Amino acid sequence: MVKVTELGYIGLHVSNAQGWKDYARDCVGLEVLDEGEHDLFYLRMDNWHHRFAMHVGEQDDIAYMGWRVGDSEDLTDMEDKLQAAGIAYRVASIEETAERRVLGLLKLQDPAGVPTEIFYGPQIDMHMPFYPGRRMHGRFVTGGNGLGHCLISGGDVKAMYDFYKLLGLSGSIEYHLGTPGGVVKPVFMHCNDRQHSIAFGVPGEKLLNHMMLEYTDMNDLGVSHDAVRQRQIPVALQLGKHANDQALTFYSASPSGWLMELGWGGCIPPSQQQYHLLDVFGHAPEVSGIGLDVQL
Ligand code: MBD
Ligand code: FE
Repeated sequence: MVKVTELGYIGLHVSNAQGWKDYARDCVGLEVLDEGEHDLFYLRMDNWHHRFAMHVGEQDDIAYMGWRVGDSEDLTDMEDKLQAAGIAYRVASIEETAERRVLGLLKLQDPAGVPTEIFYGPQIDMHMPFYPGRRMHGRFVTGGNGLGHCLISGGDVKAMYDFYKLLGLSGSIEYHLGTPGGVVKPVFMHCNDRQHSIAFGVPGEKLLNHMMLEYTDMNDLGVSHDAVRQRQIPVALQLGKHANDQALTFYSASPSGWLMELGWGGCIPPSQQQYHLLDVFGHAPEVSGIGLDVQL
């Protein structure tokens, strides 16, 4: 049975284009690629044409998530699987496929309402190696592990699990967490050696609660942390180490309001599921009301 292999690209609605370009370069280390399209620019983290398509407008939330499969036969198999499960989708037009810079593309929606794309064949620009937005000790963790992970708010948790299971991800509830509104039980799912590519089950106003990007070198996490602190960007959760993916991370406000989790040191998924009540250390709450008021 065909499975998605990675979270390949993401589209974001952003209202503050210049704020995002500065933040992406200076705080995160991403490469900004502006090809002169009036309402669209890109962020790169490796040799892909882009990992992030930044759609400039009024809103600030996720626009779509792109999940990769191996080749055109896998994409056809995915169509068969969606049809058998009664999930509505459409095959993207030639123009839409070209716009995403992929060879083949299906469009559907997840149960939370996130526009979901399944594609094969991304454009990889080997003539244009990744050029970080600021000096870097290492690189971003990508390769076969995708760009990072997203925590999506909304959608019935069982329906979300069933949908992403159908796409080929695996996982379970990995925490029972205390919040001001009661205990939440977020689900974490993986499709490659990244411990999770998507999580859900935490309430929120935007579809996107946070996105996590991972460095290969801990020094780059430290440089990012300094940059965020120097700019006095609000930090929701201070540096700490997650119990499930073992990553050292912190959460601060992106220019869109949703949180950016920057990290280092994530591990592979467990061979058998387990759950946690608290993290290993840290992740102390600092600024509340900006997206993640959980006791980690
Ligand atoms: C994560 O990446 C995360 O965002 C939370 C809330 C818990 C464990 C791992
Ligand atoms: Fe996370």
